[in-house]
This record gives sequence, structure tokens and C-alpha cells, in this order.
Amino acid sequence: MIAKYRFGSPFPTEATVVDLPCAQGSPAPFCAAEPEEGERRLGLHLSAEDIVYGLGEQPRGINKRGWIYRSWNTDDPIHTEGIPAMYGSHNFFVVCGEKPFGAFFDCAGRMTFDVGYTDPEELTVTAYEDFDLYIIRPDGARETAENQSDRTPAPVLFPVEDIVRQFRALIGQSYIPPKWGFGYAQSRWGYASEGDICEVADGYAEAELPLDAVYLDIDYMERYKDFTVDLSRYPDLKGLNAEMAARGIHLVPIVDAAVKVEDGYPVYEEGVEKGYFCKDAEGIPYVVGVWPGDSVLPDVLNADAREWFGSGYKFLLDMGIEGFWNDMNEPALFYGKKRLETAIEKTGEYKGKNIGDIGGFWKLSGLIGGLKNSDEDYNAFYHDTAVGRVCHGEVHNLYGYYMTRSAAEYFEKYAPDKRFLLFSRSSYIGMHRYGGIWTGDNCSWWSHILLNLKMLPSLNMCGFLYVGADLGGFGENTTEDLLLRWLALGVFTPLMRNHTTLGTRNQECYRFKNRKAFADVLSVRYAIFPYLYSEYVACALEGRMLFRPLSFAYPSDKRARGVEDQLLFGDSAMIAPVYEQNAKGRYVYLPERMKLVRMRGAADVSEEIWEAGDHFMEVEPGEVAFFLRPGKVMPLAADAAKAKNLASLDESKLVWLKFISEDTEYRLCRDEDGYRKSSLKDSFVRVVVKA
Ligand code: MIG
Repeated sequence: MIAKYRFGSPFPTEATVVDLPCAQGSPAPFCAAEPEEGERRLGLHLSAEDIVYGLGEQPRGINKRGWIYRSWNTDDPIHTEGIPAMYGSHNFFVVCGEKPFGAFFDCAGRMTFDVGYTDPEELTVTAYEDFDLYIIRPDGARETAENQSDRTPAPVLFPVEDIVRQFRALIGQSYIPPKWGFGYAQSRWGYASEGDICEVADGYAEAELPLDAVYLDIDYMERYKDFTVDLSRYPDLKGLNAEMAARGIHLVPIVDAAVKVEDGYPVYEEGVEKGYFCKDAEGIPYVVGVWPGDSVLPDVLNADAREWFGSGYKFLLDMGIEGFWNDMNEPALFYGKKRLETAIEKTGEYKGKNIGDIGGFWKLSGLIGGLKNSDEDYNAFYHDTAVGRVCHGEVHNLYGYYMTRSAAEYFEKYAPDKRFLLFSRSSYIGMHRYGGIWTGDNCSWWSHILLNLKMLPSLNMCGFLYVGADLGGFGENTTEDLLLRWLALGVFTPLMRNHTTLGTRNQECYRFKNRKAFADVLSVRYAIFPYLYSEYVACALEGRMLFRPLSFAYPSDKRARGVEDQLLFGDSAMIAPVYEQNAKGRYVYLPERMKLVRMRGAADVSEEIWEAGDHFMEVEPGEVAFFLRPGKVMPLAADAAKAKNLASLDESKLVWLKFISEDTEYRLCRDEDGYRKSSLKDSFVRVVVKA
């Protein structure tokens, strides 16, 4: 049951795919709260036992209670617990208590969610732009939903999951990548040339470690110009791509949001001529500074400009490239050109002056330091949209969504039935239909393994199923044990990519000493692939979550409701990764009797039944341990240890992990080509697994 309330005349975000009539009256259970000038506030009382789930890409807990979160897409590479906002805005949450309900604030601009920060018993939502509010109440546990394919046995949906399912039906089906998008991938900012890419592919091959993709960061472009290739570094990208494809490896180039200002550069010239870049109040393309230097921003909120920018990907598609990652699309700005000029002028005023009074020093450093990602810039350029000219500051959170949509809509034209790999840094709900996300610039910190885990269910709720973090950590130097432990979580995440920044220590698995441990952990990914893929596709088609908090399946178990470092993974499994330095293992809570599965590589699997309650679970680096729930089964690829990548994985021979006392059916996704959209729904087969 969904009720929609309209506040003002919001910008049409196209987050939802169902057009609902607006309800009259007040949006219970919310009450109007005292607003400040220029904002709207809604609040509600939280009772002691209420849990708040959702909000997608945000720091802190799975249960969001006890902090204030902001929706304002921001490129901030230091993901501490205190950061005001991250790259995406996902304004959906569920309050899970006696009368559970979900709330989606469809608002293109700035918002805050004070979830018991100011007052532990109050949840206050503040919006700085007009919005639509959707309140979703459970339809009741149901065996079959209309959009549910013929999965047997149908999972029983508890109220919270039912709310999520209704929400997902409202926002449309989640993106499904091609099969190879589930393979293990290597990336780094700083691979300087074709030779570096070959070295990575060879490094993995020689170490007999699997690899499905190598990512190309901004270094492949000619001076960071979108839809160009630096020929001095990559003399024949098409040839390189074909060579890699023959080895079962995909190349995945980055595309940045901003377009370099440069005479003679066709993307720039064409965009200017057609009026497709964001403009200032006088209608002149607004110049900002990003990696290419002075740049302009494609007006992806304008349908024509969006179509035009999307067609730029053709340049790379024609080389046989099948996957992309979209970056810097918050959009991240190092400076606005006019403001930079003013700032430089102002610094002149300090010449010869004594800035020994520390105030002067801070003002001076603030002149340049304060230019980055500044609201003054965001409020100074405009989009020409279907509803007229709109200031960017009012629709800021939509930019990454529409940039990614522009690519996806072009792919649809380029090869209508083909699935491409596509994910973005910045996002908004609605983008989940067009691509996935990675969670941006984390660090090689132990705490970020846990941060990775905690975001998974929140993102899934909001429709983002194809998600992953930079495994091993992006900023700072990784260590062998950190990478191994992180990979042991990464084997479960749909996007499994090792990525790091410029200048950090080498982070490719083959660089480390304990080769066997890396071979073991990576091969587990290929072993569980039949399960991961089947669960993923089913979750996308049916509007369910791949990762769920324990409370979703054990709602009346008080302990389970508070677990913040374990998750249900698909319908059959529970995961509990190790996330502490030098730890020999970890404590794990079992809400019921489960079967512990230990994998020391794809071929070495041992099983043990553990009783409900608390246990210390020893896990060696390189080993993957997880739990099978009672009555459940999980297909594994029998020969996964031999797989060099997903293309070479023999999916025909399965072994079944099972914790069952009677024959059980599993619905397996047998999507042979792994590329097509149309055949996906019909690719499920029912397999009876004998007890
Ligand atoms: O300002 O392209 O999050 O993954 O390696 C940094 C260089 C720009 C940020 C992305 C990161 C990528 C990096 N980019």
C-alpha cells in the first residue's frame, strides 16, 4: 500500500516508474515540524525498539539510528564516520517497529535525515527543495507477488521485505550486468600504458590467479579528454582489447563527467555549438576545473544533450569495449573558473601584508581551498530541462544518475538486446535501473571492510544490487592480510574489483607472498558464482535484496535484530567476514542451527553443524567461511579451481552444499550466453536437490 504526498512542485526526477495519484491530508506517521526559512520539516517519534534501515550510501550502521545523514552528492575521499555526505543520495528508509513503514523522499536537492541525533527519540527529515513523499505500508506477508517469477518455494516476505518489494516495484527493475561483470577485476589509477595492462594480465596468468577484467583509469585518455585515447600510451586500444578478449579478459575504461575546453576537440566544439553544456545565468557555458583543466559539464538533464553525450561512448564501443565506469559525476569540481580568477586576484591583496595575525593566514588559504565542490558554483549554473531552466543547486543530486542514464540509453540503441557493464560513482534512486555503483574512494583501513559490509543491505533496499567497494582500499597502502580479508568479503559482492589510487603500494594479488591464499580466496568467487548469479538475477527480477540484515529473516530474535557485522547473503547463506588486523577469527551469532562451510579454495570444502548461539569462528587469511541456513542449498561450480575467468568456468558440473532433511528445489539461472536481456527471464531451471 503506497500513498503519495506532494510538497510544492518538485522537479520530476523520474526515480519512479509508476504514476500514482497524490493523496490529500497529512502524511502520517509524519507530523510537520518547525521549519527554518527555506526548508520543510517532517518528524516522527521513534520508540525504543524501532530500527531504521536504508538511506543507501551512507556511513555508520546498518541500523541508521543515532546520527544525522545528508543527501548532497559529494566527492569526499576520506570516509570517516563524520563525513557530511557521500557520492549518492538514496532517500528511502524503513522504520521497523510495531507498525513498520517505508518512506521515500523523492527530492532532487539537499536533504538531511536526523535519525535520533538531536533527540534520540525523534526522526526529523528536512528538505531544502520541493519533493514527493511516498509512504509504504506492508501489504502483509504474501506467498506470491504479481511480479514474482516462479521461484519455488516462494520466499515468505516479512513486513519489512514486503515494504522493500513494494518500493522496488515503484522504482522499477534493478540493473543486471552481463555475466562477466561478476568476475574478479583489477584496477589502479596509474597504469600508464598498454604495457602496464599487459603486465597485469600476465601477472595474474603466471601466478595462476583468475581475472575477468582490467580497468583503464583516466590515464588512457588524451589529456583526460572524454572519448579520446592517448595514442602514445595506447597505440592500438582496439587491438589490445581484442587480444585481451581472446584471453577472456575485458577492458573497462573510465568516463569522466566534465568535457575539456579545447578548440578543435570535437566533443567540446559540438557541445558548444548545440548548446549542450550547463550554462551560467547569461547563457554562456559554465567553466569549471577538473582533471582536464578548464572544462564544461554536459547538461545531462536535457534530453537532447543526454542523447548526444551518450552517443560519445560509441567511440569506445566500436573498439569492442563492453563496460564502463562513470566518475566525477557528483559533479566533482576543483574550482569554478570565475571564482578561481577572483580568488587569485584577492590573494594579491595579501602581498606585503603581515598575515602573521593567524586570521589573515586562514583567509588566504581559504581563498583557494574553499573553491572545491562549492555551493557557490553549484548555484551558478543551469540546466535546460523539460520543465524549463533549472538552477543546478536545486537538482544537484540527479547529475550522476542522468550521466549514467545517458550511457545506458545509448547502449540500448547501439545493441538493444545486449547487457553492458556500467556503474557510476554518483547516483540517485532511479539510476539503479541503468547501472550499478562502486562506493568511491575508501581507504586501506580495516574499518572500511566493515563499512563496505554495512552499506550492502542499505544499497540493496534502494534498488542498487550491482555494488562493490574498492577491495584492498583505494587511499593509502594496503597490506597482504588486509587485502586477503577484504577479498573474503568481496567474493560475495556483485562487483568484485581491486582498485587503488596513484602512488600507493602495488595491490595486485600476484605481488604478495602468500600466493596460495590469494588463489584460494579468488577461486571461491568462481565456485559460488552459480549461486551468486542465480540469486542476483532473481533478486533483480523480483525486487528483493541480495544482502539482508539478520532481522529480516529473524524478526523476533532480539539478538539478531542488533547484529551489525553479519548479513544474509541470498536466500541460503549468512556471511560473517573477519575485519580486524591480526585477528585469528571472530565471534559470530547464529540465530538458529546452521551449517558452517569452510572453503580453502574452490576444491577444499568442509562442513560442520553449529548450534544456535554465540561462537568464536577461527578463519585463516585466504579462507572463506560462511553459513548455510537450515532447509537451504547452494550450488557450487565443481571445477572452479581451474577457472581463469568466468568464460572458462565450467558451469555444467555442480556440487551442492546442502543443509536439508528432504528433497529441495533450487531455481538455477542458466543464462548460457550471459549477455542478452531478453532471454534472462526464461533462463531459470528448477533443480531438485536430493536430501
Ligand atoms: O579525483 O580517475 O573515485 O576511483 O581512480 C580522483 C582517478 C578521480 C576518483 C575515483 C577513483 C579514480 C580517480 N578518480
